[in-house]
Amino acid sequence: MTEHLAATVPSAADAPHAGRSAVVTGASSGIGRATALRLARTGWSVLAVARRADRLASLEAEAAELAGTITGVAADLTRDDDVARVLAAAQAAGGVDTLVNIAGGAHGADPVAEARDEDWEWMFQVNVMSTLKLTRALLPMLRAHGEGTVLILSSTAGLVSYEGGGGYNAAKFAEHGLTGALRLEEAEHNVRVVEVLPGMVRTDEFALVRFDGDEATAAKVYAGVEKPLTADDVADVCAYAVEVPHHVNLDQIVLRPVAQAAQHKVIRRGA
Ligand code: 8X3
Repeated sequence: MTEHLAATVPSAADAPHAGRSAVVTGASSGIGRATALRLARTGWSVLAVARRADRLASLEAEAAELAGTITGVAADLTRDDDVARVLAAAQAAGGVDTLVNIAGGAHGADPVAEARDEDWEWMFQVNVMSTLKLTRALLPMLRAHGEGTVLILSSTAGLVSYEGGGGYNAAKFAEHGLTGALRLEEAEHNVRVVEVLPGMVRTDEFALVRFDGDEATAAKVYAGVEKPLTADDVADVCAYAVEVPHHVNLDQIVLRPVAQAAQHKVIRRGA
């Protein structure tokens, strides 16, 4: 358990956002998991969505000490029937006012000249199509609430391309584009649309998934970087963005570790 998530006996002061409710995706690990817990700490009711049901069970158990609640919904958001089940769970819970799209990821770091179709297709499915499908499904509920929020976690990879980033860049640029259009379209429905764009975040799985379980290659991503961002750092920012008064729309929040002044400038010591 980290300093951000230290368990306390819930009290009214711990629950300033009791009554708020969110669907959080990517909740089995990393930023999604940390965000679900962070919101539950301040009293939110969270529907935590991920493919791995066993991970969701442990997340629910961890939330037992917190002011809010976490209920797991096992779903693969690339599948329409699973998306419909998430919507049904949100309806059964009495509706949600916020959707936090965290699910996503990278596969491979090949140059475009050697790109593998299956990597690119996977990245478009998990970063773009999943975000589209769930957001589209929940928008009527978010509009009906009157003060809805959609948060989309994209990446600095959606702003600046880098060598070997082609497929991930293309998917995150697409997610960034979707987010901009959505903000313009939903303003008249009083649904705010927030984009959070992190740079280097050290999580248990991001680099491992990218490099197909190759631990040595994954470790090189962070080699010599004193303090990459953590999942809890990003979760705190996401929570802030959805907890500020609803008329405040933080359009785009770019966050990086100090050591990553730009995509191409990373301070590595002793590496
Ligand atoms: C992750 C940021 O720099 O690995 O979304 O592309 S980066």
